[in-house]
Amino acid sequence: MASLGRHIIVEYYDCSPEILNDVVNIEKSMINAAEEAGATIINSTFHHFSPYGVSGVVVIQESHLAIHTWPEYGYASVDLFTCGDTVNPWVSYQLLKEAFKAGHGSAVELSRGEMALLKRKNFDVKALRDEKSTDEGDPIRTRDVWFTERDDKIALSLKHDGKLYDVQSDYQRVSIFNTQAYGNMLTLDGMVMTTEKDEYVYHEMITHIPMLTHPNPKRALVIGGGDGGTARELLRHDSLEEVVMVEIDDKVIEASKMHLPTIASALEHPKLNLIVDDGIKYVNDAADESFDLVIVDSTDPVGPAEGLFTVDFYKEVYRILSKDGIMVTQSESPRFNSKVFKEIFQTYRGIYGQEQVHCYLAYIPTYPTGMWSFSYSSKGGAHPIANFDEARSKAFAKEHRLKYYNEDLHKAAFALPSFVRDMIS
Ligand code: SPD
Repeated sequence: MASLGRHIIVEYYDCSPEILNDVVNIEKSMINAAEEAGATIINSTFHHFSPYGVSGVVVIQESHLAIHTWPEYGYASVDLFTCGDTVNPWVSYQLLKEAFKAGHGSAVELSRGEMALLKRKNFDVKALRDEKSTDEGDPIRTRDVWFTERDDKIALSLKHDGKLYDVQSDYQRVSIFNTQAYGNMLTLDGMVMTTEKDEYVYHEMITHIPMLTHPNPKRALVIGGGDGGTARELLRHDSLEEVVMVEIDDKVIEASKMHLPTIASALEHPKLNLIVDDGIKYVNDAADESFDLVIVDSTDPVGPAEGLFTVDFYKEVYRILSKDGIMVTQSESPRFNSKVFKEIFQTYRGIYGQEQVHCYLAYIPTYPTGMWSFSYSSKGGAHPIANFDEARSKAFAKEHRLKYYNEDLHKAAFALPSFVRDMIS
């Protein structure tokens, strides 16, 4: 490199005024432009001015992208500054031009910090860094890079040491981050799916509640769940003769096998029939009354999982459940995804009947708001508490040294805060 950095000063004219006044979308576009150019995001901050105009900056490991917009003139000024040769700022330039629907764009590239004019100064790097350990002996890390899951009002951030896997599959962006607090973490299209340190809450609760309520479950179907956690928990139950799991995205399975070995530990189990295909198609083609339990371990209702949140799909699930059959689904956060949460329970009650559908909760620190819900719907009327054998549940939790589920929690999980109860009654 003949210089320390490349600075591209950009003008976009004749842009869409609406787009240039939409702070949430501008931030998304800037982050996307940085990622697609090969940059590692450290953090971002954006501000909407009243009545119009947006300013913001995305700090990347290789420097920064900054913007200010004048929607009233359809004009945006952008700085793309990159160091090193791993990021191509012209990729960002082109993507932003498209994102802002610019009629015309112009740019000049400046070299910053000409090497011919620089003289390296030696100093003691160690003296500038804190090399000590914490009281627990953990090294103090100076790296300050964050993963953030956000909607337009709430964000959840986790500090990480980098990405271990990052692939655009046919369906979604599949990534594994090495987080400092929760171990390796799977995200799909920027949404947290599971982490090594708190996965047990979700996976124990989505499986053992129905398994310890159903009188004699022999065949279980999991839709989604490619990380393997749900299958791992189901296969603790010897009564099951077969678990069929249908995951649409083989990259989720690949990433989990490579980087979430404790979660994916049962993916080679002899009783597991793992099918890489569309779960909706599988359910449509399955025979009537062929499963005792169906678990929908889906992502959130955007992208490939959207079809899993429709009436038609759930009618088909009902059809393939045996007479005593139970369906359990992850049903989003009452606080974060209120609209979807309400719709889910309305839909299921329309199919199974008002009294056959129950909601239960669990506390998952890495999901938005921490409060997560599951739905329990029974075809034959099995009640999740009346039909539950407390002694069996206690023995099971003890034998398998479960970390979240136990006989008390089985009952307590169905006790809903009043605001949640009101949302679905
Ligand atoms: N917003 C998080 C929803 C995640 C649901 N599925 C998680 C998959 C874990 N097996």
